[in-house]
Order: sequence, then C-alpha cells, then structure tokens
Amino acid sequence: MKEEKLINRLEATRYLVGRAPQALIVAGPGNAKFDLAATSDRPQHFYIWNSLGLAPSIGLGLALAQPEQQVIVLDGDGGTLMNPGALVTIARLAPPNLLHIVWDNGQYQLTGGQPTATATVTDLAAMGRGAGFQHVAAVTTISEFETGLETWLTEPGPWLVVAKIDDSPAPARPPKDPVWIKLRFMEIVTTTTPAYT
Ligand SMILES: Cc1ncc(C[n+]2csc(CCOP(=O)(O)OP(=O)(O)O)c2C)c(N)n1
Repeated sequence: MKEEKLINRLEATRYLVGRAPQALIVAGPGNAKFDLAATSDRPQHFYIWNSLGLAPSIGLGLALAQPEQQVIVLDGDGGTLMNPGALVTIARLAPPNLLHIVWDNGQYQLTGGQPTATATVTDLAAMGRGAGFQHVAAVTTISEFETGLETWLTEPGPWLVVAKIDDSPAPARPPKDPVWIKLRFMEIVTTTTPAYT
C-alpha cells in the first residue's frame, strides 16, 4: 500500500483559511505565521513576532474575550513547548471556540532546524490530554487534516490538534510592524460578524 506523505504546512494552512474565512487566526513566531501570510494577508491574521510560546496564551485571551468568534491558533511545536502552562490554562478555562493547531516538525525550523523534544521522546497530544483537554487529535496526512477540520470547526472545543508536517520552508514574509498588525486586527475583531455560534 502506498504511504501518504506528511502534511505540508502551507497546503494545510491554505485549506484551513479557505474553510474558515471568518475565523480570527493567531500565528506563532515560527513558520506558522510565514505560511499564513503566504495564503493571503488579511486583517483577521494576528502574526506574532518573536514572542515564542505566547500564541496559545494570546489565542486563549481572544477566545474568552470574543466568545462569538471562532479563534484558531497556529503554532509550531517549539512555540507550544516553550509555554506548556498555556495548555493547562486552556484546558481549565475551556473556551469552546478555540482551536489550537500545532505544526509539529520536530524542530525549531526558523532558527536553523535544531531538534525539539518532539523529535525524540515528547508527545504533544499526550501532553494535551494530560493537561485536561477533552478534545485532542493527532494527524499526519492532508486527508486526515481536511476530514478532521470539519469536526474541529463544528464540534465545541477547545481542540488541540497536533499535525505532523514535513520540513518544507515557508515562502512568504508577513508584515513586520507589530503595532500596525495589532491595530488592524483590533479593528476587524470589533467589526466582524460572529463566525461561531
Ligand atoms: C523565548 C524565545 N526563544 C527563542 C526565540 C527564537 N526563535 C524564533 S522562532 C524560533 C523557532 C520556533 O520553532 P517552532 O515554533 O517549532 O516553529 P518552526 O520554526 O519549526 O516553524 C525560535 C527558536 C524567540 N523568538 N523567543
């Protein structure tokens, strides 16, 4: 039987944005934000520069403050491992409108490919379950990702999804003006029609 290849982060990000065009998307400092920018640059995208580990925390705050909106966090394994306490707090406060996707390539790709703990002994999906997440998925192929997304976007979360990805580099660079990104994002948050009911 032919083995399907690992998920390509850009392809999966494109699919996600097409499937959830109104969602507010927080993208972590690794390649998550570069690939998100490569799909298109929109006010709904909150690109995080440098603050490794804070994407899930920012997504949590946003999901709690905007319960009518679908909030999606796109982070790398390095980012999520930098701040595992965020998993605990998300699980405990449990906003149903939060979907946290970890692009797990087993490395800090943006800074040169140093291996992360998931390249050896650490299982982020198991960490999510241990933190108290009731909804956890682990996927390795684009078809599993696309099928799973239907559930993750429609069944109340919070969801933690660990997606094993290949090591393709990201092709685009997001805008690098954090104040501008924040103001543009705040404007769309306060004017968007609710996407999550
Ligand atoms: C506290 C802190 N440590 C290190 C960095 C440098 N840094 C920026 S992105 C990155 C790699 C992030 O890895 P991951 O989240 O797995 O994403 P990937 O690069 O693999 O896409 C690192 C180490 C930083 N910004 N902040």
